[in-house]
Amino acid sequence: MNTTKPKSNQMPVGSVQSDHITLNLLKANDFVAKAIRERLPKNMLIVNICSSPGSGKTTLLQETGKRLGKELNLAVLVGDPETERDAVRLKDAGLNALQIVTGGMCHIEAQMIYQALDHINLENTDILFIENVGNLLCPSAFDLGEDARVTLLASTEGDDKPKKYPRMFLTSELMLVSKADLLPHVPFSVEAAAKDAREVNPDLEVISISTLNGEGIEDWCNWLKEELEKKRNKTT
Ligand SMILES: Nc1nc2c(ncn2[C@@H]2O[C@H](COP(=O)(O)OP(=O)(O)O)[C@@H](O)[C@H]2O)c(=O)[nH]1
Ligand SMILES: [Mg+2]
Repeated sequence: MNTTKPKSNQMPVGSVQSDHITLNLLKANDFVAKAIRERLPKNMLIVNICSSPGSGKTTLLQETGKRLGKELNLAVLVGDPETERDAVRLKDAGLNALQIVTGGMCHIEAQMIYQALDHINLENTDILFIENVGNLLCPSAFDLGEDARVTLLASTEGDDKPKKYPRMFLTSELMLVSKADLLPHVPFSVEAAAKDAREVNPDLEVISISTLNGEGIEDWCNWLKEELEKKRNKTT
């Protein structure tokens, strides 16, 4: 977990840093992200879940609710350009969820999270998930006050994506190769995707998962519990 530098200031390995004019525009967002960290209880883990549309973010959170819902209080702020469909799915799965409708915007900004906090009861929440808008580009630049960022890459998306969308993988702590049940049917190499992603971010952890056959879901749940424990040990 890299807490030393704002995520908006990190550049992919091999990228050209010509100037910082564009990146500096994100300073206001970083300021609100800091306010979110100060506002939320120190014993709550905040996880920002990113991916392309349809990689399985909501399905994974539904499954996570089923697996961990009895031992941990889980909440989700879920962003989509339109509709409340994901929040309905998550609530039906027993999760405390609130939809952020971005009105067509392609990412969640820290100020949206800050405002949404007035409308969700997070008392006794152990883990707050933020399901970002489906997009491997702009969500990477916006710190949402999270402790950890997790990016899903579905086996159907192609194993070449980490090098094409490097900032998303650079700024993530964990890459989940989702829809692993489809690996026998698609030309996708987990090793190649992991190798490319780790060339961008050597610290990136990788887990293959499937919500259909359960592969890797226990490892994912254990990863969450370890991150929660790490945060609580750090802050007590
Ligand atoms: N084969 C397979 N399909 C999945 C898996 N997880 C989700 N899906 C399907 O992928 C589609 C998109 O899932 P969703 O959770 O809505 O993705 P999101 O847009 O990232 O939130 C749905 O039709 C899911 O049923 C999986 O592990 N394996
Ligand atoms: Mg979704």
